[in-house]
Amino acid sequence: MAIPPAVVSAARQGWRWQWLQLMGGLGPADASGNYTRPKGAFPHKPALPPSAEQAHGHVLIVGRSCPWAHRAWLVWQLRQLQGSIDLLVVEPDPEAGRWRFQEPFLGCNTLQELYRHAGAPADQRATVPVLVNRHSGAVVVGESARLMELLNDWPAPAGSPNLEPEPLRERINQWRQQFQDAVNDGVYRCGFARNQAAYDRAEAQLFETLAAAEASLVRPGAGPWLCGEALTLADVQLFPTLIRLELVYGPLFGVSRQPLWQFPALWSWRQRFFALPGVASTCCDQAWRTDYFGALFPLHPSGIVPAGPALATLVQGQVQP
Ligand SMILES: N[C@@H](CCC(=O)N[C@@H](CS)C(=O)NCC(=O)O)C(=O)O
Repeated sequence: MAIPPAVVSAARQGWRWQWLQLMGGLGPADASGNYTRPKGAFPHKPALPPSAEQAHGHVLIVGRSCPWAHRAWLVWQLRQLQGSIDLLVVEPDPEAGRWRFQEPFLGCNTLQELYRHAGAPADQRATVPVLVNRHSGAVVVGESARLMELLNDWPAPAGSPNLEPEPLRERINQWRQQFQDAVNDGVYRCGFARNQAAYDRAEAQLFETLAAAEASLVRPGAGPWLCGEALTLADVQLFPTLIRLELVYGPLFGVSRQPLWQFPALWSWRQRFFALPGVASTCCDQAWRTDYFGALFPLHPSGIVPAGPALATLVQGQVQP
């Protein structure tokens, strides 16, 4: 039996109202419906530990699906900081909407407890990544952009790359800022937009920025990395978002206007980055899909995890020098 139009209309209005309430749980929006990322705790870049010994005894806490954590994890991996900083992976708890430790850590079962013990206000979201001092329990820094810079300065074994060399610093920071706003945050502003206009703004800015990165890589004499011959923090800033593009952001956040294969230079750049030592082990495609499709209820109420391309098909092939 057909549902009477008045019932459909009332159900739609009620459903939309509930959707807006639930979206508020994912994050706030401004008056125009643009998603605005809440400010995190422990946002400042601290000084380096005063001695190499004091650099030991730290723990980098990450979640596999989180792109912000992925950036810090990559710097840790590329600079081989395993000797002084342990990596600890937390698990999502979608029912409670928080991260939990696989085993109690410093007496805490959840990241939220650790944040409270470290002095964060009770209403503060507990986000990954965080760098923690194992001895004092203090959170050293909880903002991924500053954490990447700190880990790049951290005492590292001989031969570890400097991902922010002084002569390239300005260029690196320009790219990083642009990616952070338009791409890293941009995909979330697409997915969490509260109306069509907000989505359109974020989506246009995202693809303009990818086009700019593509153009810069194909300039004569450019590449193989975004700032030239050296791999830098600009590359690290972009990779975690682009490696999730077809697997998560395209289908879930609606950023599918141009699949990455339509940006051939960025496609090769992504293959090249994935082939760097240690990078593949940070790419957990099954966890990404399960966590995003399973946890973001207002965007995907069924919780069904759809099939997607195998990660290998996105990164395999001859790596262009
Ligand atoms: N500003 C933070 C954002 C990190 C962030 O949003 N992390 C998410 C996972 S992708 C999180 O831990 N969310 C938990 C929550 O909001 O309760 C950073 O860049 O470090």
